[in-house]
Amino acid sequence: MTSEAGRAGQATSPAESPAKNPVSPDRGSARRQVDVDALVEGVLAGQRAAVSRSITLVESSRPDHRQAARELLTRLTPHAGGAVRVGISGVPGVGKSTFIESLGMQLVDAGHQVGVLAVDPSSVRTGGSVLGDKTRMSRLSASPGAYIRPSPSAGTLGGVARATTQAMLVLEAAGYDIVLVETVGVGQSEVTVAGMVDSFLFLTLARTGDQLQGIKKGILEIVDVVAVNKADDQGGHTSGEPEARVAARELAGALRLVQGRGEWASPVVTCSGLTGVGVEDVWDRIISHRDSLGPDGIARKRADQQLEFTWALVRDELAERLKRSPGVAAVREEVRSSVLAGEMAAPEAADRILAAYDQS
Ligand SMILES: Nc1nc2c(ncn2[C@@H]2O[C@H](COP(=O)(O)OP(=O)(O)O)[C@@H](O)[C@H]2O)c(=O)[nH]1
Ligand SMILES: [Mg+2]
Repeated sequence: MTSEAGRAGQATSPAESPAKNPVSPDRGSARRQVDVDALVEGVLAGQRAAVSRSITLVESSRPDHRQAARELLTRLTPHAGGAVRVGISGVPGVGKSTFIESLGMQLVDAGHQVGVLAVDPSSVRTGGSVLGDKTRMSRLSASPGAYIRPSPSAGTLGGVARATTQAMLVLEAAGYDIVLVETVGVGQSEVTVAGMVDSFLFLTLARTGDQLQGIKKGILEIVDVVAVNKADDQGGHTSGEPEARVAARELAGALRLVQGRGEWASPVVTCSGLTGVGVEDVWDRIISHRDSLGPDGIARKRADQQLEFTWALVRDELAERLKRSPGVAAVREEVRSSVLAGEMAAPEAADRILAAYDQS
């Protein structure tokens, strides 16, 4: 990467200085080049400000930012990949943020650098649970060994997922050796997060019998570790056994049915994010899952994820181009009224739109 030319052009604070001469495209691109240099240096030095600015950059959808983000990621990628990547899911209120606060502090105390990212499609609409998360993770937020980034508050799930994957690379390049990705159990978000991590933890509450039906079957297929959370809430089962324990056993049975006999039998344990009891055990299970994959298995899993991600990016970009296409814009109204008036069938309408796209 030739960064020297760009660096020579600007002596001070390249990241912040505004364009001196906006009409010159050369100066413009030189400025971006320097910007990326400063970010790369800062991230590799583990500077939080550079990490934050880099993540903001990869979250941006502006075309010039996208270009700079691509360059940034190309240069950070050789330094990335070193983290234990874990997804953590469960319905709102199950205690994910509280759990992450507890687990994160234990890991930081053990000398780890912990990054926390969130994928929350509901925050795309509502501005979301960010506030709640920050207060639930107050100790971790204040810890120098941790970096917490809420979900980007704009965009589609695909866009949020892309930003999160790239934020993960930034964190890894900055030296974070554990990255936790929190996601709510809404729609496709769990599957999306499972596609970017090495191990997937599902938090649930003590449910037994019929209540088990409330857990989506799809989630049981992708979980690597399950924890029945809030086990401090000792609601007694009729048998006298703690409810969480009973629920864990029933869930383990249900899991065996869904998952069959694979290499890894997803364990079901109990814990309390609030008191911290059992949290270390959950982490041990996650590490056991990693060990069962082995270095080669993890490398293969990540390679598969990259390929899947590649196609997701292509689909995203195609959808964007379709939206921006002048040819499509030109026929959109006409096709719309024909379809609404019942004069044109959907397949023909789709052909018209695609033909207009191909020609523009
Ligand atoms: N009793 C108990 N309450 C908990 C536990 N973990 C979280 N909570 C409470 O459950 C609520 C939701 O927690 P939060 O971490 O924000 O859940 P999230 O929406 O899954 O991130 C809060 O009122 C927490 O104090 C736990 O282990 N035990
Ligand atoms: Mg939360």
